[in-house]
Amino acid sequence: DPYDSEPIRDPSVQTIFMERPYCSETPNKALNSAYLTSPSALYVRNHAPVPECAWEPEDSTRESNVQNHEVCFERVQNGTSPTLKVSDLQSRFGTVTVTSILQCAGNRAGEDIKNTGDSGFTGTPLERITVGMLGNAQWSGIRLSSILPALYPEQCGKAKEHGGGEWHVVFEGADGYEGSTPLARVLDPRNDCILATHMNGEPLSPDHGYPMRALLPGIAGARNVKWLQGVSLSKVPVDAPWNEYYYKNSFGEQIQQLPLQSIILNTTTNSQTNKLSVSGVAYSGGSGNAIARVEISTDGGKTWSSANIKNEEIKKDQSNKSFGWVRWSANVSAENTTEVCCRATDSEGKTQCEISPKQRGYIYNGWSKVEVI
Ligand code: MTE
Ligand code: MO
Repeated sequence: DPYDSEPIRDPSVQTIFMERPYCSETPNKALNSAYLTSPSALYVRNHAPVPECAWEPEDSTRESNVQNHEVCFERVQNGTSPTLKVSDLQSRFGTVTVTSILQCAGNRAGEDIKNTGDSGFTGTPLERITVGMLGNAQWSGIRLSSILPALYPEQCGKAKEHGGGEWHVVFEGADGYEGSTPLARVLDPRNDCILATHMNGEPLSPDHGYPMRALLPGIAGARNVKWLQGVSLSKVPVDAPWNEYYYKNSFGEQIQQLPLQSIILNTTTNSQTNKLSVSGVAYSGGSGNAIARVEISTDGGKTWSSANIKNEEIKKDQSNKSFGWVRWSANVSAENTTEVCCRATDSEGKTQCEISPKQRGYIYNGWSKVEVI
């Protein structure tokens, strides 16, 4: 049974959609209760059994296994395909910590179906996805904008000259899963793309890609390949089902950048004050722009009022872009309120639409609407 060695999972901390392969979402309460999502609550999207390299890491050897993990870099400058240890990559290129959301392109699939009609998720266990295939964490690892120019100077030089058009970085997981992302995106140091070994200061858990994964801030979860064992450059996006059939938009392109997003995670009515407290998160997705404002409406979008954004959490890491979320809250009158919705606007003035265009069921980012009882 290929699923014999799956990690032990606690059904009380995640909402499970499928067991084999394992797929779950983070409950709203866990998303709303802290700036950083805990690894045990963070949603999991597996497409196959958890591979051997992530089986049962013993506490005492977890860190040293990470250091000893090897990744093959195919066809580097001199035509060889060196297998490099994580410890070698760390000492040569250093490590950084970046804050970023991680989101599955299928998040909000249920709302997409409700507002825009059937999609590929209809009739599958994944039509129950609400807003929780998402989380926010601090990820530590080695910058791809340092590794790749050292190993592939020619392609990286060309990518910089020509805006990067032609090359893609291919990531290969030990479970056979593959994904690719344009080299230009990965090479720009402001995009904070890393090969991550740690989440919130701890080695990655088996479900989240131990010992190493790609972590590409603002890019769809599908390209953040877990259990990383190979990296290569290609002139075409990698020919793998998750790249060539799934996780593509209506124009037949691989979904890369996530859209601007805001999500209501909790509403509580105070009967004494007749106020409704609303709270949630917002992030700009692939642009890495700051969130300029989040607004709430109780009349279906006719009038809006501003929510309070918790500034202490707008953390800027080593870059001038922000890929982490901001948390926000608002108090509105509960009188005659039956529904509340929110929308975010980023620093370039881009605002969410009421209903976003259908993208085969992916990256829905219409206003988040919640009925109030
Ligand atoms: N990487 C491998 N090797 N295998 C997978 O099945 N799933 C992808 C991505 N990387 C996947 C993978 C998808 S679709 C998503 S949304 C994210 O991992 C989920 O990451 P998480 O399970 O750590 O939350
Ligand atoms: Mo995903």
